[in-house]
Amino acid sequence: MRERVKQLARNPPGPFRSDFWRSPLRGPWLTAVLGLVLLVAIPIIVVTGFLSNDIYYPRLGGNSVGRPLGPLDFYLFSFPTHPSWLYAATQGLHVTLGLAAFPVLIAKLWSVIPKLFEWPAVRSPMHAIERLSLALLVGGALFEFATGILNIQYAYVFPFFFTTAHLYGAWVFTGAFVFHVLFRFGTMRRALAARGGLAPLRQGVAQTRAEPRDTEASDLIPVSPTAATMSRRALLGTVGVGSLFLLLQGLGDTVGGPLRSLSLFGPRSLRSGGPVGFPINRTAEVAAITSEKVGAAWRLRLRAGGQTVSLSRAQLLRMPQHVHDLPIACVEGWSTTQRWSGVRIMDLARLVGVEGPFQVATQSIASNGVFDTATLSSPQTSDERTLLALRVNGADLSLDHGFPARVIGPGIPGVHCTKWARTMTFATV
Ligand SMILES: Nc1nc2c(c(=O)[nH]1)N[C@H]1C(S)=C(S)[C@@H](COP(=O)(O)O)O[C@H]1N2
Ligand SMILES: [Mo]
Repeated sequence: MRERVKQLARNPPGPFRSDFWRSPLRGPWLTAVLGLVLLVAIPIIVVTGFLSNDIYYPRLGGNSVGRPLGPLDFYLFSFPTHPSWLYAATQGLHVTLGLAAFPVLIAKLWSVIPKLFEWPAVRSPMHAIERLSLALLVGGALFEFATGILNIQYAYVFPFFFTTAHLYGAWVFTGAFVFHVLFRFGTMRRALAARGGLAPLRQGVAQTRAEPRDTEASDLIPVSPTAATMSRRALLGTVGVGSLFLLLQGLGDTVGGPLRSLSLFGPRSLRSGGPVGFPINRTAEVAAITSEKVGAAWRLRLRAGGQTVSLSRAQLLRMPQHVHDLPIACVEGWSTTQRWSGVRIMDLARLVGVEGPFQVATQSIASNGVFDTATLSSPQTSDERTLLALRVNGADLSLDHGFPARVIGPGIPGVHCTKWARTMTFATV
């Protein structure tokens, strides 16, 4: 038995053998180039991701839809409502750049795969710490990318609440990422310098050889390389084309308009645009909104303290109407700017005696979804452009877009723009 263990230690199985990985492309230079690209992209994805949590105001009212709030569910500051497209831009950047970085991440993992099979698995306490941090880094990255991509495809195959899991995963990943950059930045810089920066890009497949084992991190270089079947520039070019494609199709979803047709991976209903020509998230049919629920008997109920006021749609239409071009910006990265008209939410607050800063929770007629209630913060409600919209682009709201009335406002996440409003509960702050 002991003999067998000793033999295994000397001669480990398959991928754990140092001569198992043979691509001559692998080496510190390739890993450093891919690392440099990620070093630019990932901080942007991380910062815009944490901003997304900030603007969501998870601690307000029912915004966290019953999920347990932890100390990491912070918000640091009130997200500005100027410019109105700020959230559309930060969230579009988060999702689009995240998607575009995915091929680079896969290529980087490919380039370091022999390290995942290091033998012996743990050599010293320091080595154990390094390997644990790499496990958190790789595991965290794969978890964040996987949950993010599944979320924008509405594929809720995981048994946990997306925003909680994605936020907590982000903390783990970010910690491991910072550690990794501090640990490896010098190695990356020297690996690039040792080969003259981007000079290896000039080599065709015939000149492509394994890197000489004269640098640190030479454990990435195969000990018995095969002949190259593609050049490093072909490999990086392929990854780059994949990333560029994802970047363009994501831009289509964020910028919208004629660019929307680029959005090849967006969920179908978003691409076709629906009856009034702009994306619909959850349709009236899915939300079980029937025409009798929104017919002549519909009333908007306003509540504050002990006071309640009921208004018909005709009464709402007789109040001063205001028109603003405002985006719906979904957490999934798509957005669309339309011309909304309706009554100011602050005017509604006055009707129930609310003066000064206030929050408002809007409850929809539908009650079968987690997005049927949302609370707006006082910076959001004190912006004059925050409306209870009755019309869009000069026509009555369509049933799918929230008829008889819906919330819309500048820099407010789409998920808080409650459609099919029924009750608005005001609270001064
Ligand atoms: N009542 C209700 N309001 C809702 C939703 C919902 O499911 N139910 N979806 C929200 C989400 S996630 C978004 S992005 C926007 C989309 O608005 P639209 O369908 O008019 O484009 O509506 C929001 N308002
Ligand atoms: Mo959304």
